[in-house]
Amino acid sequence: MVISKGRYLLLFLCVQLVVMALLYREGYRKRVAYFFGIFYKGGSASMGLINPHNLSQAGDVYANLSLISKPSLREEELPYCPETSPFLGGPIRVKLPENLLLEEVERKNPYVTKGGRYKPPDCESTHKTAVIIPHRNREQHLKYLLYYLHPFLQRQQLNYGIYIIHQAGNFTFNRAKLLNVGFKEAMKDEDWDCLFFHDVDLIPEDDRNIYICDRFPKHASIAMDKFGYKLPYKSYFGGVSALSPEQYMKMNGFPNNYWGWGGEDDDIGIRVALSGMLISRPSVQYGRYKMIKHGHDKGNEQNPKRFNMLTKTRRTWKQDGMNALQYILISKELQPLYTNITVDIGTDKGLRPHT
Ligand code: BGN
Repeated sequence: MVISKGRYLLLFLCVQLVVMALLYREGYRKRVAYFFGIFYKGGSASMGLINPHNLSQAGDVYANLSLISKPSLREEELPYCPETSPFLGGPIRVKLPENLLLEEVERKNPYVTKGGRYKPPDCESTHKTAVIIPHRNREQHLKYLLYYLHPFLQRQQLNYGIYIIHQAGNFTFNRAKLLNVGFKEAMKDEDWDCLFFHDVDLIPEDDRNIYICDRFPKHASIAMDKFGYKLPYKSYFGGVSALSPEQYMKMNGFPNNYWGWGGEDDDIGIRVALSGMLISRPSVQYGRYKMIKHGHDKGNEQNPKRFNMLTKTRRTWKQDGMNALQYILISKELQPLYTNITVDIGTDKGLRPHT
């Protein structure tokens, strides 16, 4: 009796092994490796070995990153990254280093490849996020943001890319139109599953503010130092927000006609509601940002038309957005830390022929 029970058990185990072997051959390697990984807690950093809270450099955004290493596996053999990254450390101390050079940022981020792209070397990320940053004449801010954003995103084990959308010429700045350009150009490169629309002067202060998309459009910068780490008003949608391509297209993207400072973020917030979606937000403890102080930007004066325009969003959102976007792409360069997209978005009178 005992012997026959033992035989059944052996037979059962053999069948299990054969099934596993077949799954493995059928291209389920990653899933099988992940399955084993659950039982094997001792081996890889990506399976939850590191406790960042034990590190003496708590708050240093670069602490831990030197522990990430490339295993001798082929890319297809890498296990999926765990649900929660073991490299998260919580609050980040933001202090702007003096005389920072971009070369130093490059040196500190050895796994970032051309165009500002990154994939965790030790596991396959389950998230693909593009960060879109509108920009003009803010080189200093950009340097600081890159210094913090690269290690921040690596701690979250994301597959990511950073895009700078640079408005050519001197005509009034148009943040929302630049974001539309960024969306369109980034989606040509890759099937991103989430896009973060990010002001250049906002530095995240907690790495548990994960740069992935939610069920609804997400407003991430809900606790900025300049507003006393509180929302300035309930419907505020400015600073840093995140949408999946489906959410973005559902609201016809962002408006193209807000030239100058103010109102475009409120318009975007209204579009979210008009297209039948809600706003998702991280907790106030995680959605913290430091704003780099700066004076008034030339070429980004307050838009006096914004009050009037905001009363009409209900009528305009279906006509003005991704379906009406026109621009002239001047260049797309793969820099070591970001993809630089320079674009002529014209003026409030439309696109001029480019010379
Ligand atoms: C608001 C601006 C936003 C800006 C926030 C925070 C307007 C429209 C007024 C009806 N909105 O007042 O664009 O992000 O302040 O600075 O000006």
